[in-house]
Amino acid sequence: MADNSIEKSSEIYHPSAEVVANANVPEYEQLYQYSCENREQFWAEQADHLRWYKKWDKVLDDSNKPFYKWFTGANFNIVHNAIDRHLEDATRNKLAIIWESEAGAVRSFSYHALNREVSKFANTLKSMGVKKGEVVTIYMPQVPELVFAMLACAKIGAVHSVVYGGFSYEALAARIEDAHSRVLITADGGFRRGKPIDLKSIANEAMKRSPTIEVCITVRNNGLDVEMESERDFWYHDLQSLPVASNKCETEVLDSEDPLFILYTSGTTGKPKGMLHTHAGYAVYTSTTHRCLFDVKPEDRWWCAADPGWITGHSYLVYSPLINGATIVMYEGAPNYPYPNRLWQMVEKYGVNLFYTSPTAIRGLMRFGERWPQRHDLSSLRILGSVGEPINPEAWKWYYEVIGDSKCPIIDTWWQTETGGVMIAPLPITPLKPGSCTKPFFGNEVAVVDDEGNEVPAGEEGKLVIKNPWPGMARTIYGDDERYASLYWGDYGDKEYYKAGDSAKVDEDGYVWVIGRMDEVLKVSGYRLGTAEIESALVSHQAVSEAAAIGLPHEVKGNAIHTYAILRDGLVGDKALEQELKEHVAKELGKIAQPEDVQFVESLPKTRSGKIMRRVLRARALGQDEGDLSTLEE
Ligand code: 6R9
Repeated sequence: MADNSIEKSSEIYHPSAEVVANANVPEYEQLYQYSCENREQFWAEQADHLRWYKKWDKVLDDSNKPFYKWFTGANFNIVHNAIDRHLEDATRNKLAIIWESEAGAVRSFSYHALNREVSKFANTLKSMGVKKGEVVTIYMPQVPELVFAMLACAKIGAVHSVVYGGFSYEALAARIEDAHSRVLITADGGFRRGKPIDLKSIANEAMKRSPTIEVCITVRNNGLDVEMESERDFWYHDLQSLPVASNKCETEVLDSEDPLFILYTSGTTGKPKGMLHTHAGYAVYTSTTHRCLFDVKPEDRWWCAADPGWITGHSYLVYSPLINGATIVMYEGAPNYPYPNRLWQMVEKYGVNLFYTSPTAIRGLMRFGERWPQRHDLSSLRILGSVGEPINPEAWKWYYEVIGDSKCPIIDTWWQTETGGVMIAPLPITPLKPGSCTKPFFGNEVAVVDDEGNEVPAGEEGKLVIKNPWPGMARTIYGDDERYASLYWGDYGDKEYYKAGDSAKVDEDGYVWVIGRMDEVLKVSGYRLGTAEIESALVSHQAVSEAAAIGLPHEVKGNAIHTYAILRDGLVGDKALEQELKEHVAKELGKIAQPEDVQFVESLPKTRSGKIMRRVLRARALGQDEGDLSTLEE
């Protein structure tokens, strides 16, 4: 949100000679210009890094704007690139995944083993009647089987919809309903801070509300006793031992534009949007950005410490590193468990070279001081990445100096669920300004505009837009083309700009400074939540008649949720009710959406058309000027 303090820093950090010598892309300006002037040619060249069953007729089909298509006429499957082609060379015996549980258990899988696991899972899904194009919902902790399940869906042309394991049954049920899923894949549960987390009972609650579900496959992970319903529920390990789950499964030859996944994200209304991504363009875009921005080399160990349930996990934990044949490090657990050195201990233990996390995680660990990372040899690190929200210069510098020993570039990547992959970020060779995500990635022309779509002068705040299509872009909102077109496109007449929903500035050097969301979307600990979802959760409690949610700056979380509630007639708010409401929201939406507080109020500031003016609530809470109140009711 707009209150995030990004002070313009005059400091510039230049890459070392070693970083420059190692760079996968040695030069930016010329290639950038070339990529924008010859966009289709540029993307065709990048697409040549991948394996196609049949090449495209057309790189970009823009005949039905804003429903752009990429690499039309081609046959492709992302799994053919993420696994199959690696089986033909030495990558076959290289580790694809090293997974560590919170308790310290380690499981690792070579590309050969990954292929076996994914093939078995794919055959299991087939035996359950899963068909090409069908949406399979996945609700799991961060275990290797989650990755297998995603890849298994993709392998047979089914569409996965991963619902973050921290979401509640209501949120899960709403997503199952929107996707009309027939099959749900879940696990008995996971672990967090040494305590088992029960997922299956949440899945059971969700399934009570989800008449479309016919089959639920449960992976055994934490050993909790769970309730299984006969004819509907199957243990994965039982199915896996059946002859149908053979370890040979042909990868389905798909069309480039066949759907790969839906990922639900928060927007301005209470109904989450299922952003739809497709096989080929997404594969080309994510693998190109991953290779260029992080200087990934075949021998590298890559750790994206995000949950696969979010877009960062989809694009940079699962798909792009596998396409690029890297070794992925995965961790299921809290970053400071049992001690705040957990991540750094793992960096040392596995010799991680490239590390990608969020500002909120950095700020959270920074609180514990330098002595925790300093206990470890972090010299394997070459590049550090940041994603999810603006990184404040203080956290940037700590990350740079303490974790990266002042030698690793910080790749601050701006992007969204909708964009599929990173849109604005430095290359390792780019001079850095702490707090700026620097320059657009190849092929992207970004601008900061006013309400008419005219570019604002350097240094002034405006709306961030992208002026061109790119291969990784979402194709639509699942089942709602109209909403997609009106929400993201078509505000500026002839100018076909993609509206990001963020406000930003561009400085005199062309560096982009993202300020935050302009709409009613909050980034809380890097998680994207809608104020409308939080409000409707509050209102679903019988005591509440109206509610408002706002974000206020928080030292670690970036933003924290604060709420206001008007109670039903005759009710009086007290501490106990406040606690009950906070827990109610957590139950409805998930722990991450639990508000810091609930203030009981008599009225809420509204426009004459009845919209809650959250801007006014925010200004009051911060003791700031309330700004233009001309549209305020009464
Ligand atoms: C990848 C992801 C998207 C929103 C986006 C913006 C914020 C993400 C950022 C950033 C400043 C960065 N955001 N990265 N803001 N600097 N490097 O986070 O996707 O969950 O869809 O959120 O996150 O506000 O609009 P998603």
